[in-house]
Amino acid sequence: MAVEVGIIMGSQSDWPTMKEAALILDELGIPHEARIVSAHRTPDRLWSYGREAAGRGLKVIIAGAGGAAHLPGMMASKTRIPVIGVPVQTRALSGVDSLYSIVQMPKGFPVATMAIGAAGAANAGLMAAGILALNDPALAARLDAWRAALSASIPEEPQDD
Ligand code: RP5
Repeated sequence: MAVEVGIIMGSQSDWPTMKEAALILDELGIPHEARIVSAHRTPDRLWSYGREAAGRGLKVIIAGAGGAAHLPGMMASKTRIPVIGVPVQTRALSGVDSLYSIVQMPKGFPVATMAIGAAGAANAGLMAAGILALNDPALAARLDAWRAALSASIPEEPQDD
């Protein structure tokens, strides 16, 4: 099946976080790829990925980066494909630096910014699924079932340890 979602990240060190997005896409049967594409260290790779994304048939890009996290915004500048940004948690500033770098885009080039860290990456996978489900009834049914299962797993009463 053709790859529908591109997961890109600034560094190998982002993978433990970004893997959460990949796991969700796996669970929902959405074809995806993962690539290291750094705004600062591999700018030419960023440019060619963004230039080729639409032609390759990608429908959503999930971009995660930490610190001076310019990757999601630069990718949004390079392609009209929706970009979902994941601020990776950092040691120095706990990911607030990443969040601010990703969320404050100028008018015209939006990035749908998720929460900092693993929850944000997982939600990026779910957000991508929701977008794709708009035109894919079978995926919509799988996503509905996934959400119902999560709700059903939450107990009504708290338990002692
Ligand atoms: C960013 O710098 C990456 O997205 C990563 O979160 C951060 C640190 O990268 P490494 O020094 O661990 O490669 O570009």
